Amino acid sequence: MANSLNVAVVGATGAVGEAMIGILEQRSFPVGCLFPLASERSAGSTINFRGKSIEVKRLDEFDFSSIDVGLFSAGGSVSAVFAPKAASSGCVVVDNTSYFRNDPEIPLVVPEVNAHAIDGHDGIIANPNCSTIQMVVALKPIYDAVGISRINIATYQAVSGAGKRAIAELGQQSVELLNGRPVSPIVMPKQIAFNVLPHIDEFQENGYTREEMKMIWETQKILGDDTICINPTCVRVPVFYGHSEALHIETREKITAKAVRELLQAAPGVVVIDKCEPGGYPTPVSDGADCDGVYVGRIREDVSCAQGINMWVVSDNIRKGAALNSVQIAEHLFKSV
Ligand code: NAP
Ligand code: 3JN
Repeated sequence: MANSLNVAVVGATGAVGEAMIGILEQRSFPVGCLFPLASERSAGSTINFRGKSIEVKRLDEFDFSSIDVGLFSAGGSVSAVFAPKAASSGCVVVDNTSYFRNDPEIPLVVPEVNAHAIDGHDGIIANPNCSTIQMVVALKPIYDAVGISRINIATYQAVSGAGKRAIAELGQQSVELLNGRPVSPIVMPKQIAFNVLPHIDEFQENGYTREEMKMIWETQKILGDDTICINPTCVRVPVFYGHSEALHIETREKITAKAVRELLQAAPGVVVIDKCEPGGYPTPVSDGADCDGVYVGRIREDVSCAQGINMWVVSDNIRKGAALNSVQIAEHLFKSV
């Protein structure tokens, strides 16, 4: 990889941006200078990187012309304005928002699945939604071996997917309720502590939510296959970090659970934890929070469908689902420089 790259992190004070900075350090990404950027609200605050304190600057006053790579996670409306500006200054943008994901000219990348798509970039590369990423990492080896015709998914998504204020809301509501005091939701649409909400992002005309439609659009684009039928229900659960997914797939050719287990044991980025005994499966607390893999368990043949396979998939939504995936894209971009 290159000796030294100047890196800007846009949204550096957020849940994803903070994780990006930590991961750049943990993976010894060859950062020359790091520029943490945010809005005027956090400008002047500091973040720590490699034992040094670095001041957060305002994005809207920043000049990207000396920046090699920009990791963006400050929301779609921010990326809409500033990602093209940064790219036109010569900075390669890895964008974590949904703003560019469906643009046919912009690669949408999960390195374990379609790293080859990075080569076609023209200054901006999109990072998929967290729920899509962990699903396609787990399904790609099966897709390559026997094909997949249909995917039914129920997600169990951690509050960290909705940002720092949502993390705080789950903590505060839990304390209030355990002390016998009432709560009123502010960030989440209903009480999230001790509850589950079948609603993430905006409702669409077809009755699905936008989070559910993202899983359909993005999976078809990443696999390059718009014949796959995908039917998600996305659910918010009172977990801080780590999304879980119950996947029910129909393959084009019959495959056994044993063969799926063997494929996944050899797959990049996947860790199989699959024993039919108490605790012999991944959970967000044990295998989601602060872990880098996509953890798969409960692999079994579907008793209701001849070519059906069921599995349970867990991953840290902020790391592999967002920040880590972006840094991996940046590593691919500069590996031969
Ligand atoms: P968060 O914790 O609420 O943090 C938001 C960050 O964006 C903060 O650093 C904030 O800076 C910054 N920001 C907001 N408005 C800005 C503006 N006008 N100019 C510059 N910076 C601005 O949210 P998060 O969880 O980190 O998520 C941020 C974004 O990342 C989301 O909106 C989403 O697009 C994307 N995301 C993607 C995934 C995924 O599935 N891949 C998952 C989660 C999030 P201040 O401190 O100055 O307010
Ligand atoms: O809710 C989750 O678990 C994931 C949320 C991701 C998210 C949150 C706000 C805006 C996104 C995203 O990455 O799809 C966006 C967005 O950019 O649309």
